[in-house]
Amino acid sequence: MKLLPLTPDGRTPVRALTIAGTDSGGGAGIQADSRTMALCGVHACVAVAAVTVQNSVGVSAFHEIPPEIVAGQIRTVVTDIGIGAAKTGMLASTAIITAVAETCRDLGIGRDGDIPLVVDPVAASMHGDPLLHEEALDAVRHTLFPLATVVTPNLDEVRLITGIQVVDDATARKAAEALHALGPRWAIVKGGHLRSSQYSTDLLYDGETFREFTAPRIATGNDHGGGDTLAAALTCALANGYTVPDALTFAKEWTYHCLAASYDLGAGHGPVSPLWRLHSAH
Ligand code: PXL
Repeated sequence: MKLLPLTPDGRTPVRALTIAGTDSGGGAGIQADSRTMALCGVHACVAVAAVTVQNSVGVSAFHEIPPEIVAGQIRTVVTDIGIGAAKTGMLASTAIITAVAETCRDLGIGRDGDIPLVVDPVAASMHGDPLLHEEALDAVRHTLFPLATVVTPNLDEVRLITGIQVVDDATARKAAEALHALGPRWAIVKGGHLRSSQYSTDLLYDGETFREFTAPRIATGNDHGGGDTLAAALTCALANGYTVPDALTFAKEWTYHCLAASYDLGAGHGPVSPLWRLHSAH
């Protein structure tokens, strides 16, 4: 596949920021984002919003970082290191979402600023363990989404946010319209969890045109961190100046390779892996 360019000046890589939760099992969240960014050739800055107690079987608890500390991490990175794009993942609460949104707006991160913002509205782990308080869904809809350059919900998150159960092309289009109406510049409805086809098709909508992005489906139970990986790769491509459709083409192909390289870990679900990039370099 065509990879992202490395170090525009031959020394310092493009930077991106992930604002998300940690996964002690190393499969998803900030660990997946940082790994993806590194292997895409991008320097990962991190603003930790929550710490999960997690292994391959599930999430047994999480601790929320005080909102002003989350906001402080974002501000201190952006004003010194500078970033080409940012991504949000697990934000846990209304208070954290509010602090993140205010800080991003202030720093020119988001659909109306200079720095693109990918919003992955993480609500639950693949085991169904909650990662977002239910009361925070309104803040996702009305505070976070209006700020986003692009949103990347999976089908469970689409249902929680819009009330629409996606079962086919027609309901996917309805859901994309409902997501876009909340204010992001672009909405993606990820079809990876629609297991009725041998392809995984994501639908991208900008308020006018529907575009489909398709990859062969890889049948594996080891898909922990798959959504994070797609959104992080998308963020890396945007940080390199790609348009959203071109960034999604890149992210979809990247994630396909990571799914193909996924591995067993612990007694539960293993992670998707960007380490294929190292194998192919040998
Ligand atoms: O894959 C979504 C996700 C994001 N962030 C954290 C997670 C998970 C899934 O378990 O734990 C911290």
